[in-house]
Amino acid sequence: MLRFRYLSLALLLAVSTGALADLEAKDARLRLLPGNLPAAGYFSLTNTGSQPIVLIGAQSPAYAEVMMHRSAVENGTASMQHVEQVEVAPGATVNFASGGYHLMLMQRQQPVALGDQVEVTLQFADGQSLPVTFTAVSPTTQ
Ligand SMILES: [Cu+2]
Repeated sequence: MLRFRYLSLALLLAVSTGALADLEAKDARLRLLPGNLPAAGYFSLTNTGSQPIVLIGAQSPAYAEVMMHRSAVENGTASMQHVEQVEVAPGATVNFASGGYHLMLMQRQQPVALGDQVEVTLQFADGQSLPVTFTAVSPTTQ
């Protein structure tokens, strides 16, 4: 019984510090658009562990809503679809980038200028979350 409680405590600590041993987010950038248009969040997510990880969403204090989208071109028409989850296989990297998966950050809650650092927390199906610092970049940046 005692051992079980220690294990729970260790898990709690791991979650609160955001240290996820099996995950690596890189090149996180937020492509700003003028006015109140949504910003696009791009990054790469690598699963260095041995189990699949499933990204189910994201949150940011700077935006009221963050959605996961996937851009696609069908019959010559570009569109975006809402994505419920993105699975990253063990050893794989999924790129969130122009023309594919991206975060769509809507309803800005505070001013965001080029070069600003914006905190976005990625949320996973197993209950873990990973805080990632995005750098605000211009709309012409890919
Ligand atoms: Cu979108």
